[in-house]
Amino acid sequence: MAKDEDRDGSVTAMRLFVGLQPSQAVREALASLQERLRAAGVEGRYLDPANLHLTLAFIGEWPEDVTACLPPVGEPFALTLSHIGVFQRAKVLWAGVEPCPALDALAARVRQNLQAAGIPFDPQPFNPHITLIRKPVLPDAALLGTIRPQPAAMTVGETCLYRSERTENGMAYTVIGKMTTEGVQKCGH
Ligand code: 3AM
Repeated sequence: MAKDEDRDGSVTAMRLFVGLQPSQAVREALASLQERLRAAGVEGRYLDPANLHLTLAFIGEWPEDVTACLPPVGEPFALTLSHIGVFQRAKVLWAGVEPCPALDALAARVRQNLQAAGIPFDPQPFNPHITLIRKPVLPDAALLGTIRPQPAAMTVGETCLYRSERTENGMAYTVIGKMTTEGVQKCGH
């Protein structure tokens, strides 16, 4: 497995999570949803559309690329954007998807594989969402019932390992590896 090595050869931890990458159509629907929220007066830290993702399992600090531990998706399945909501405790406004047993099963397989490989992850139950705004301030809570995403859909065919990094422009989430139907695909570190 590839390790993240400093110039002196010592291994440093990466901040990792497993997730799904939105298709271009879904990313555009989410970006336009963000614009509608902005126009409706919702304040907060809007995620750059390039950073939008659906988390399947949060690993945190770990020294190795764990792409090889990820399960392949198997039969590809569709995800469709359906609604928005807020997690009060985590202070995020997110877009949700239509109920999808194949997605729940994939998240469970990811977590089983990580557990079997001895890789720790946040054990909170899977609650599928795509975060759009951190620390949102809504002019009116009723907005949540009136603004909906376009019902854009995407086909899920691969699981992604993301690296999360703090940059001068905020957090950046980069796919460093994918488990595809053909096996592991390395992406730019
Ligand atoms: O999927 P979202 O974007 O809502 O909040 C972080 C983000 O969630 C979450 O992992 C995703 C990618 O960073 N996250 C960050 N630190 C976390 C932690 N210590 C965490 N989730 C659980 N425990």
